[in-house]
Amino acid sequence: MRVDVVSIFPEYLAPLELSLIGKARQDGLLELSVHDLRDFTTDRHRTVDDTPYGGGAGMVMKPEPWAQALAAVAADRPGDAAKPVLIVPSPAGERFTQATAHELAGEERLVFACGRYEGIDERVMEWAAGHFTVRPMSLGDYVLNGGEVAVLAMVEAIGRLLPGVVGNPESLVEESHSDGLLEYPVYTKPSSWRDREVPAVLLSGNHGKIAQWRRHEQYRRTAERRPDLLEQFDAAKLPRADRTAFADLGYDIVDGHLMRRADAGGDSA
Ligand code: JA5
Repeated sequence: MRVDVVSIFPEYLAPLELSLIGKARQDGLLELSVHDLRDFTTDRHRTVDDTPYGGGAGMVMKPEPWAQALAAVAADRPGDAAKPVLIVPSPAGERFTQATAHELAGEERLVFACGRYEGIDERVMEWAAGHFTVRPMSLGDYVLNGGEVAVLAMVEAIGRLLPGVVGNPESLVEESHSDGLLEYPVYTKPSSWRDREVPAVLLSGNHGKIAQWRRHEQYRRTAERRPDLLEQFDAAKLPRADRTAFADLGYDIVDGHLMRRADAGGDSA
């Protein structure tokens, strides 16, 4: 996979050279280039922003440097290649999830456009649709000062899914969100630490019991911290012990869907 990032703060993307993603680059699984948007300006001051039409606070990124930068990046590809995906981090974007990461990990080329100030002139995204599949993307409902931090997160989430990047493929299937539930809690030695014991079942050697305990801990945590995730959960084929676990958490199963009981306690216990 080839990844291009355009930003007025290219040094902000330096962490991509480190650890997992840096290793993917060394192993030739990921080609990454970071471009300075100001290199595509033509004025003496290398201007990238201007005041917003219609008035209001802050500044808006000018269209011309963006079109120059994106055209240069898009042009640099074989004639028969598919349109690259242009990802534009924005709190007004579609939500980036683990499913999005898997989808984008299957692409040959990704381009990330990092906005600053109040964002990029909207006509850039309209024009870019002729050269790219444009995807405005949000990590969540909070505000950042620019797209760079969001790009770090997205490139790491996508990069670690490329075949050969994560050493043990089991750690990909077993982890948070792959089954729509939060992860179970984990423990290591010592078995007793500051008067706190590791749950006895984990020392029992009974692998069936351990698997069931972990699954029930996933249910408990998800009900407590992310009850919204349980609305999508397929409870149709759950074994009896799992149905009982959900009943204890205050959930009924109706047509294979979990339904919070009206009289259930507020603490999901
Ligand atoms: C701000 C100019 O998903 C959270 C996000 C906040 C934010 C993003 S993504 N991009 C920008 C931005 O500000 O480009």
